[in-house]
Amino acid sequence: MVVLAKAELEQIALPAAQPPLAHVRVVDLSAGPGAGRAAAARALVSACEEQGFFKVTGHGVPLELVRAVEAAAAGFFTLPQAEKEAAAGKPVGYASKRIGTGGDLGWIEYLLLSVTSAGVVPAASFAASTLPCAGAAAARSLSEPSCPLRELLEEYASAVRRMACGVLELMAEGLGVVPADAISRLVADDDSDNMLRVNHYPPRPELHQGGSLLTGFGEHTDPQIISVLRSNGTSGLEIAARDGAWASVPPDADSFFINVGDALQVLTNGRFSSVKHRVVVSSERSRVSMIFFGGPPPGERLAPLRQLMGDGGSSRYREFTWKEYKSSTHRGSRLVDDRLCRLEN
Ligand code: GA4
Repeated sequence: MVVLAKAELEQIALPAAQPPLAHVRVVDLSAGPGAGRAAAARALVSACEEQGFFKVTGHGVPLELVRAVEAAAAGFFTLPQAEKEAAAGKPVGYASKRIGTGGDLGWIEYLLLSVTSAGVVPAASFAASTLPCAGAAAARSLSEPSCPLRELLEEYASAVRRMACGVLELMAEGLGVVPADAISRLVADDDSDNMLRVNHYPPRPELHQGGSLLTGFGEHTDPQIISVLRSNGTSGLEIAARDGAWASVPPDADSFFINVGDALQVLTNGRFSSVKHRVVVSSERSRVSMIFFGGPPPGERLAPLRQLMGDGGSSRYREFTWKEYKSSTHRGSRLVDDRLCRLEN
């Protein structure tokens, strides 16, 4: 349940629905080696250059798994509020209406989990807290061995991480970067800072039925390298084109959407830009989305890849560690802030 006071609802009201995105770039990951794969790599690179956003088909993540995890997650959100709140922790876990630490509000409740080499668990800092498992006796902890929701989230995260690594290998190929795992290794490492976010946007409240739309998740770019998003076929996601015009993304429950994140903008020396996106709530239907964020290990030093700087080219960004960048996003940062500009040379 999301409870917002009238003044808070006014704060997150949005004026108008946006037109649908005219051309959603699509990359088919199923092409085998040869001309088909080379074409997919080219399509991927041009989608990243033009929009920082594309859809993948032929992704190999079993749809039965996707549907099962989504149903279990949706079940979690139907639990009594007190049980969901037992999963609140620092810095992640269950939360509603507040996003980050800078005061952003949204018509949303969510789970934010760390994906570790040991599986999907709540971040280490609250591994011991109780996260009720949908479909199980209510107070079973997510850290217990047989928690159906956790098991599904783990299976899902590892399938999506594999797919994300495949996307990053195809990207390296399209960019002419060697070795092939130059980018994907940052997400595949045991210490990679990967996260999984499950968002629930309840239907628009009655109070707003005749009025404006509501912000579910405000405008921002993702700090990581890559984000892999999937939703239950309910609209709401909007992306901003390079000229700043917003467009709504037609939902597709069988495919995944990929966002270029800030760290990838740096690695490509600005050849790709992280995509500004947001979620609006306008419908009578609940939206459930699951986003995998692929981030590098905390100590990883990030700077443009040499091969993408061209002869004598200069680096647009100063070198920094992922830990530094990530902590800068958590120090009272607002969603809308431009965090990369501080790292520009
Ligand atoms: C956006 C991408 C991920 O959801 C997230 C978000 C994080 C949070 O919810 O705590 C941030 C946001 C995200 C970017 C700026 C900061 C940090 C909220 C916020 C205001 C988990 C992430 O890594 O960055």
